[in-house]
Amino acid sequence: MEKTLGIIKPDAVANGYVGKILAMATDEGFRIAALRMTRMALPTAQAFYAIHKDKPFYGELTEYMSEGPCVVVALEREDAIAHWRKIMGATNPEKADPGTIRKLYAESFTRNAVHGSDAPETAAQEIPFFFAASEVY
Ligand code: 3AN
Repeated sequence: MEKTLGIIKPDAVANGYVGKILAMATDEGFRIAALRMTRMALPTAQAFYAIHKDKPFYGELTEYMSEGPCVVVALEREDAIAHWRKIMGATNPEKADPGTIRKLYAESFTRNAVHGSDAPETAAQEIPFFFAASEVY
């Protein structure tokens, strides 16, 4: 079993897609191991996306991620990291496969509805970024 960190981003929360996205996760066999709604302050979003700090989209990305509440989840399943990224779809929703979360619910390349850890080392940093060990069930 593997865990990944998922985020339902501010656009998807504001557009009312929390329930639909969580249902897609559980229908795909994910167990919700931790869950919280939180609005990141700008410095928190900047810290979460520190790996992108030299990219041209960093300012836009961190302002967007702090504009309203997100729903953060730790999702558990066999092959959770790769499978969650598969059902998220490509980063650019225009290139995302039909039926993926981003194809269905993303607004744009930056405002792309969901996040998922991209590797085991990333998940191991991202889950504790949001959840104390005692909050992961
Ligand atoms: P993913 O979320 O698919 O793992 P990353 O980690 O490369 O993609 O990028 C993190 C976030 O930064 C994306 N989810 C998206 O919101 C934003 N982003 C990435 N690349 C671009 C880009 N070229 N233009 C605008 N926003 C971008």
